[in-house]
Amino acid sequence: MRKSDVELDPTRAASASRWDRLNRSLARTRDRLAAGLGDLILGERSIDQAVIDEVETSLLAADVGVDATERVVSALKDRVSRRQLGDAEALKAALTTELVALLDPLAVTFAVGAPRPYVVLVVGVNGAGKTTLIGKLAKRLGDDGHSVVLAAGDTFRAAAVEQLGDWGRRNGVPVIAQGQGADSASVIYDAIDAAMARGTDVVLADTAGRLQAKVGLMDELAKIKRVMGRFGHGAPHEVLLVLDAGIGQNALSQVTEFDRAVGVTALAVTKLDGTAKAGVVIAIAAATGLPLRFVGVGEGVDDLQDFDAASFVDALLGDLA
Ligand SMILES: Nc1nc2c(ncn2[C@@H]2O[C@H](COP(=O)(O)OP(=O)(O)O)[C@@H](O)[C@H]2O)c(=O)[nH]1
Ligand SMILES: [Mg+2]
Repeated sequence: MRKSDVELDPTRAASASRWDRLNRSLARTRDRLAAGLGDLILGERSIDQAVIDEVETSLLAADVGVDATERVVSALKDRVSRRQLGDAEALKAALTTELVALLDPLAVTFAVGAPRPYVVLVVGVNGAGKTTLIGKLAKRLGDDGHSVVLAAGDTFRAAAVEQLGDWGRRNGVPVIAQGQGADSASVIYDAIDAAMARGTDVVLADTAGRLQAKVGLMDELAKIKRVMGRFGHGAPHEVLLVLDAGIGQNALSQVTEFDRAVGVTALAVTKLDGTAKAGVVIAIAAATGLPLRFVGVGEGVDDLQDFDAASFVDALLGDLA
């Protein structure tokens, strides 16, 4: 796009910069994929079983996981046997098609539903990016004209409460908090209560995230969910599990654990920018039917994106596709 176009059309400029960020974020994963497919790009080879084996190895190296890789590879093999993959160009196109088909069902955008306040319970292990996501989402919802209250439900560390407070202050969003060590369920209860009294649209509830293997955390989350239920308006309306892309295949076991404890309704995958394992998004797609509401591509307030399958695959395959 020419610079003058960008200046004339802020919407196009915003979407170009969103694409740039996604594209830059996926550079490390893309490099890892490309490393295995290097001579394919150079390209005069005919597409045979050996080439498909290389595709398989590359997908596994980028943390796409065994199940998803198998699905994609068997579809490619089908095409080879039907002689549909004459050259590298056709293979790239087929790979793109298969990956987009796998990922597209996940692209269901977050929307504030009818019940008010609409309550989003944000869960995930320590460091996954929950508090940061809440901060970014609060800003976005505010920009869209929604009133928001944040609940500082991670009462485990004083720093966690402060961190949420900072995001709130920066974006002019009220934060309901009690001291460190307070009962998390009661903090979140107070926040929903306050939101009801004020007619607030959305409550974003932060939680602690000690290791998911600890039974204590899962019990606490289940209690939070039960306590929310007392308002009788269907809360939580969304249980959003935040996953750090850098943990690779461990993300799948976290989905299972958290789902068992609190019934996960949607996912966010953060830190696509810091990892060569962003292929895990594809593994997640093959393993769960959950919507992927957001991807995190950096620490800044604008680095939270809706997930779009075609853009993701384009950025992932880069010159390959
Ligand atoms: N590079 C990058 N860093 C992120 C992203 N999301 C969160 N972080 C950083 O990861 C760290 C942990 O995030 P935090 O929100 O505190 O995690 P929490 O423990 O789940 O609440 C912080 O330093 C964040 O700035 C992301 O999408 N990209
Ligand atoms: Mg936190």
